[in-house]
Amino acid sequence: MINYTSRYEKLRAYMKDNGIDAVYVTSPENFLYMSGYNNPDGHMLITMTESYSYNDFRYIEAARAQSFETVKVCHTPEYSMFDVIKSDMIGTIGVEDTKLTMSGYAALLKGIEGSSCKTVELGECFTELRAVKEEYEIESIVAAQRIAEGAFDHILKVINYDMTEIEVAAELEYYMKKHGSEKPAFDTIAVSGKASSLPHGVPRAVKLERGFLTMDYGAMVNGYCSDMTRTIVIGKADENIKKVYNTVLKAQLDAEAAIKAGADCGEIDKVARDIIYGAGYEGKFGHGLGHGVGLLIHELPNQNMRSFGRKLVTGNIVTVEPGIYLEGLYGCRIEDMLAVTDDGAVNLTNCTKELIEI
Ligand SMILES: [Mn+2]
Repeated sequence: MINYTSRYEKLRAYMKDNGIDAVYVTSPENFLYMSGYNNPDGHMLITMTESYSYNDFRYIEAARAQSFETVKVCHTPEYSMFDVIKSDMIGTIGVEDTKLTMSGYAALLKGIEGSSCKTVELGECFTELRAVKEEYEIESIVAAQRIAEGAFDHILKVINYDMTEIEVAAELEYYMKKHGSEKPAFDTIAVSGKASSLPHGVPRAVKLERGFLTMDYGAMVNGYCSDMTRTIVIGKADENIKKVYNTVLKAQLDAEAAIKAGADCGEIDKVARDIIYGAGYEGKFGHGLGHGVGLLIHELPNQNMRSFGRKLVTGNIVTVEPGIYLEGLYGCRIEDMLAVTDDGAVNLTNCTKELIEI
């Protein structure tokens, strides 16, 4: 069950602490988080006592059927949040400054014109709320991950030298959808040969090249993403390839062992980074070690060179995904997803990390 009571309590505690009378929700992920249903074009107004969602005709039926019972579902344009703002004499309204567009903000200012209502930035308010997962959220993410693991088993059965990178991506995505994934959690990455040195390369209509094949992809269940990366070898692995793979794997295993509530996000990144740099690949691991996962594929908390001082807490779900990228040669990344607990972490990724040669 979704614990929406807890979500509202936490949001209103933040509002109280920051002198915010109402929150204006515009992003699809926070709309879903606070309403219980999807409406990418909807918005919400949440006051200290009431919660309103505003929906046009396309979404109104779903809204009435699926929304949390305490949310008042309003049909636009018949009902407008500006009426509430004016009648309730809302003094301060919090906006999603990292999400609201310039034109959306202009429309908001126009709507509150003539009232004494002022806007204030919400900053990381919602992203911090969402960083700590409830049981239901963890279950949804695990369900998505199980589907993704099935897709990995599937691709190992059907992969062959005549396949293109796009076909590999298509096989992964088709399998996931056939097994209950709502949609890919993000654009599937399947890059081989020299293209595997591109951490976020785009699959090409070319046959798989010898060397590494990196597959980074995820499924979605109840709106929640999963995220995993496995790198296999097309053909035989030479000594250099084995060294790269085993260095990434050691960095990953040691970093995973460091994950627990209270651990410093920057220090966890450093565990993996020191191993990779120490093995002779200084500067070849140019991205952060990991990120949170939830309704969005990239959420808080991050674990990178800028996150010293930030501590993990129980309920965070984070990825651990070190990589080595050698421009002109190849690249390799291995990624698991872990749920942080009081005394360690549960690795949510049940998928072999042995070096696989095809
Ligand atoms: Mn990731």
